Amino acid sequence: MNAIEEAVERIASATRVLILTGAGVSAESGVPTFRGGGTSTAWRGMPFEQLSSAEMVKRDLPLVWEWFDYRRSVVAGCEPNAGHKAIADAQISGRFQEFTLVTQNIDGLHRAAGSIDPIELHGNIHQARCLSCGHLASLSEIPNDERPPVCPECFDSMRPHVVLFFEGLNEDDLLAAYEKAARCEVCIVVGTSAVVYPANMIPQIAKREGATVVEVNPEETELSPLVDVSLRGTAGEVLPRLLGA
Ligand code: BJW
Repeated sequence: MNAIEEAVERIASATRVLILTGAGVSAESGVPTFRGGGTSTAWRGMPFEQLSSAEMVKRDLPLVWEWFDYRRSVVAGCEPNAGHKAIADAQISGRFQEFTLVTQNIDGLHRAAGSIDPIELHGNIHQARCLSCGHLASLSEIPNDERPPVCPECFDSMRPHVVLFFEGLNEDDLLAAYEKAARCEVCIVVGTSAVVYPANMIPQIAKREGATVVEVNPEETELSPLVDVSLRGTAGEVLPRLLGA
């Protein structure tokens, strides 16, 4: 039995499945990854770790807005690919008793493909959040020239609703992801370098609690030595074969 047949068989007999995705799942849609090259890793000569940081929100919020408006303009031209669709179809088919999608991506392409209630661990690029009261708003409701946007509730400034370096994740989301990881029988990890904490704990929890961990990535990652099945290919090629059964 080859690796993909083995993974398909393990998925076929599972009732609880968790999928964790990273930037690689959107690469074939044209969204650049962070550490795999692409155009968004540096912008105006600054690395993304500097731009996407809590420090930069304090120092230069208008610049942070320019950076994320640029990123939104890139995402606006992108459509979900076969990988996103295979994940959405697997959920909608109802063939698993529990199906959890956890994504580190902020691009919204899983929802666009039809995925229901993905846990968006690092937020969503299409939303703004008030610095003071935490009010959330969709950017579609805010004029493009209002930067930073003004909170309609308390009139303080708003920031992009994304989790930047050295910021905590939403505790409810993280707890839900950890609980599902501890319960799942198969954990499929797609398109992530698995270097960013705490999302990279999810497959480790799944493995520790006895799940089969399957990795879909054209490259080896820090997670590869831990996984049960490594599928070396792109999300768009591999996921329809893996989940299409
Ligand atoms: C394909 C493909 C195809 C290509 N198909 N695959 C030192 C040691 C340990 C930890 C830390 C440390 N210093 C700081 C930390 C903590 C830090 C961290 O983990 N840093 C690491 C880099 C070391 N984490 C945090 O700060 C987190 N918060 C936190 O820990 O709070 C507690 C705390 C508080 C105070 C102090 C310290 C701790 C928050 C992390 C938030 C991450 N946010 C970002 C930016 C979001 C906004 C934005 O978009 O700008 O989220 S970082 C960036 O990385 C983004 C991603 O979601 C995340 C993960 O990246 P991902 O998805 O894995 O992408 P890539 O590019 O890395 O990998 C792509 C993969 O796809 C590759 O493997 C390719 O091969 C593959 N691929 N094409 C399938 N077609």
